[in-house]
Amino acid sequence: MMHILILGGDGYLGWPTAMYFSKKGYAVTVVDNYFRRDISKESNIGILYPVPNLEERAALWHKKTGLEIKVVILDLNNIGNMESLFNGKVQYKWCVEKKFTGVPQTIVHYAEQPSAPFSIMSHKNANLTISNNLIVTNNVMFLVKKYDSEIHIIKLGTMGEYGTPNIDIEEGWLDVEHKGRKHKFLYPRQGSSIYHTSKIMDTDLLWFGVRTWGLRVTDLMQGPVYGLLTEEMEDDENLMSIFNYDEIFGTVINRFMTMAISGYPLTIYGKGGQTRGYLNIIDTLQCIFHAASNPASLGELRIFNQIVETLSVNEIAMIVKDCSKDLGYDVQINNIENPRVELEEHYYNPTYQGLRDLGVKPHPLTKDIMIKMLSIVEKFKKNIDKDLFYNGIKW
Ligand code: USQ
Repeated sequence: MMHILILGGDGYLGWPTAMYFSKKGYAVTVVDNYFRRDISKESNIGILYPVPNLEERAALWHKKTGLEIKVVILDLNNIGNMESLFNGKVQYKWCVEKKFTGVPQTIVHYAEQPSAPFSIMSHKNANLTISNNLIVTNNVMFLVKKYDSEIHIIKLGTMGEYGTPNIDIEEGWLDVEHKGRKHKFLYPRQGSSIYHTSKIMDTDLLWFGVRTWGLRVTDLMQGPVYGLLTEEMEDDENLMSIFNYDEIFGTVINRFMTMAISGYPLTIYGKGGQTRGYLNIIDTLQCIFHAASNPASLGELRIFNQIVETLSVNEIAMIVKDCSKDLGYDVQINNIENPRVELEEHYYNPTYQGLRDLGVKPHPLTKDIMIKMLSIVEKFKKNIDKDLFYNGIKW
C-alpha cells in the first residue's frame, strides 16, 4: 500500500486531498498545527460553516468508509517534531492502527501560510510567513535527504510566483539565449506579496536540493482555487472543507459567491482586468493525484502550471451576477479602489498542458457548476457576516 504524507492536512485543500487518496487505496497520514483555525478564532475571519477538527473528521471518515486517515497535530517548524514522522516516534492524535505506517513514498507539502493579504498586514505577519514557509520546506528537504532521497516531494507553488509578465508564461522553465549561448533557467519570477515571494524562495530551496542531492520534486504552480464540494464529501456537511469568504483567506470566486447570496455588492478591486488562472477544487485533487502517480525523476525539479482556464475579475463578477439571477438574486457590482499593488490591465498567457498530458480532465467554470456552488452557499446564508467582506487590507 502506498503511503502519502499530507503536510497541512486541515486546510482548504489538505482535508479533501486526504479523503481523495484514502478512497483511492493509499495509506494516508495528515499533519497540521491548526494555524489557520487558531488565526480564525483570534481575528474575525469569515468561515461559512463550522468545521469539525481533524481528529473528528478522521473519525467520521472512518465511520462512513471504514478507511483510516492517521492524524498528527504538530508544528512542523520544529525539526524534531517533523523527524518523528520519519523515525517512527510520532504520536498519532487519531488512528485505528497505532503501528507506525513507515516512511512515505510521497509527501504533499501544503503546510504554508497561504494568504497574500495576511502576509502584508504587518511586519510580524511577514516574518511569520517567511519563516514558517521556508523553515517547513527546508525541514522536509533535509529529512527526505536523510531518510530516503527517493521520496517524491510535491510542493504547492503558485502562479503568483510568475507575476504578470508581458511575455507568455512557460511551465516553470525558460530557454534563454544570451550572446550566442543557450541555457535553461527557472522562469523569471516576481511575487506580488510577501506570501508569493516566500513561495519563490521555497522553490529555490528545493531546486538547490534537486541539483545538489538528486532529490525528486514536483512543484505545482496553482492559481486561485474555488468550490465547496468534492465527491468524497457527498452530502455529508461535516466532511466539507474550511470555506473562507473574508478578505484574508477567501479567494475571489468564493468571496463573490458569498457576497452575491448575502446581497453585498461584489468588490472588484480597481478596474478588474486582473487576470489569473483558476481551477475548481475537484481539479486540484486530480492534479495532485496524477502528479503523485507519475513521480518526477530523481534529480528532477518538475514544474506544472496547475490551472484550468484564465479569467479576469470582471469576467468572474459577470458569471456570478448572471448565475445568481437564475436563483433570484439581483447582484450589484462595486469597483472599489484597489488595496493591492498589481496591474489592473495586462497581458496574461500561461501554458498549462503538462498536467493534462498526465491525464487530468479539466472542469471549467460553467453556468451549471456556478449555480450548483451558489445553491450550496445559499444553504449557509444565515452564517454570513457581511462585516467580514472588506476592511481594506492595504499593500
Ligand atoms: N480580487 C478582487 N476582489 C476581491 C478579492 C480579490 O478584485 O474581493 C482580485 C485580487 O486583487 C487579485 C485576484 O482577485 O487580482 C485574485 O485574488 P485572490 O485573493 O483570489 O488570490 P491571491 O491573493 O492571489 O491568492 C490566492 C490564494 C493563494 C494562491 C493564489 C494563486 O490565497 O494561496 O497561491 O491565489 S495566484 O493568485 O495565482 O497567485
